[in-house]
Amino acid sequence: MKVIVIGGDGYCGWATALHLSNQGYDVGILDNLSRRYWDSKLGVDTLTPIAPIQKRIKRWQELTGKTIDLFVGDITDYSFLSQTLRQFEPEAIVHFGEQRSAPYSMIDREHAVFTQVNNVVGTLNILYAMKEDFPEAHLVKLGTMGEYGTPNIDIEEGYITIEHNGRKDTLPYPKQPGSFYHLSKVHDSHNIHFACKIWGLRATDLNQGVVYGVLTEETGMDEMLINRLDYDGVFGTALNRFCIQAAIGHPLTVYGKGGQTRGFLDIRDTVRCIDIAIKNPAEEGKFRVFNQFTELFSIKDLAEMVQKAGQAIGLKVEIDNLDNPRVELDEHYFNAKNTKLLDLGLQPHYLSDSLLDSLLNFAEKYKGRVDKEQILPTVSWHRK
Ligand code: NAD
Ligand code: USQ
Repeated sequence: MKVIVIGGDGYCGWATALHLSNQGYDVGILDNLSRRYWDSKLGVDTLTPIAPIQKRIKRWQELTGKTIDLFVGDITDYSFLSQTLRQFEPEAIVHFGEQRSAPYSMIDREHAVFTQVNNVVGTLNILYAMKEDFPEAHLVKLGTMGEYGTPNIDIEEGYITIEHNGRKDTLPYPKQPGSFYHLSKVHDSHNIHFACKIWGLRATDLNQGVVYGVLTEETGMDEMLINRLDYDGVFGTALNRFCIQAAIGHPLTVYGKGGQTRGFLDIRDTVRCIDIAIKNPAEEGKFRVFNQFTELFSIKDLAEMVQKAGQAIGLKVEIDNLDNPRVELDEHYFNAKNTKLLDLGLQPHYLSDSLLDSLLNFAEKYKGRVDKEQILPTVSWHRK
């Protein structure tokens, strides 16, 4: 089966492309390599030294004999996108190719506009290319748990059944996202839902939680296949950041009280969720939504877990409660469903002492590459 991985040079996309290739899919990567450029413009770098995409793919072929096609270009360029899809002829389109940092989208007007144009136009172009040439293909789109915000009721998987004035309907779950980035995902969801309805396309929106970890079976095979691991205040995410902070002796940066609760998952489960979604495609005309996370944690609890795991290997780990640069509730109810992927066979890797231990050791190995100036958050949500 032919699968194109859009955003296949990124953190989730690279690990997924290799996993799918290893599973026997015929894989192509489409990426405009913009993430490497945004990093260099911000003056930040991944903890890990990632090789150029061409070298990564060549090494994969040397090690496994499997080839991955590469298409370097931008999905907001419709003619490039449609020509690439015609050349590759995908049966499934996995779409990771967006600007995915909430702080990046909140830097200023320019970054907010860029994020929404890049994400919304890119996804809309994919929908049109599918309608024109591949109406039977299955779109597997990365959404985010952050589309829902933190409502004071249980979060369902995409839809909620409501009774109102004696009538009943199943409707899209209300969305209350917390950044212009998270909003771009909501706009995408609406566009995909509409395209499925009017053109009969099939799509799965994977509302993914925060991903942690770095090694998968495939990226761990060779240094040249190493995945990116972001730790800076713009692209770094909570648990990965905390492990790297612990390794370099920086106090863990909990924003506000740390009662913010989010869904989390191991990157080894990200790649398997994508495989599961591809193997069980949505029906024609159906916009399906899965919540893709395996456990819920508060930020405070995560920081304490990293502190404990760090102390166990001799690190002195302090926790700092910084003024929250974001506008969000830092104490709230949060209970989200996540049974659909489990029902399709996902066997989660739960967060364990051994994973924290291996992530801390990994961070220690590359800590010489850390720029301490990049740890503290620099982007504020506030009006000032
Ligand atoms: P990433 O920044 O590491 O990778 C994204 C990739 O997409 C990059 O290689 C980038 O060059 C490419 N890209 C961006 N815009 C593009 C465009 N217009 N044309 C072609 N390529 C483009 O991000 P990631 O962490 O791998 O996230 C991948 C997806 O998963 C995103 O959509 C993100 O919203 C979603 N997600 C990520 C997380 C997480 O914790 N990392 C959690 C939930 C959801
Ligand atoms: N946080 C801290 N300290 C830090 C970093 C983050 O307290 O050093 C807090 C944030 O304030 C927030 C929570 O941790 O409340 C999560 O922040 P994050 O930076 O780990 O994740 P987020 O901005 O939500 O974005 C990440 C990915 C994004 C994805 C999202 C999934 O970058 O692409 O969509 O996780 S979710 O959070 O479920 O929406």
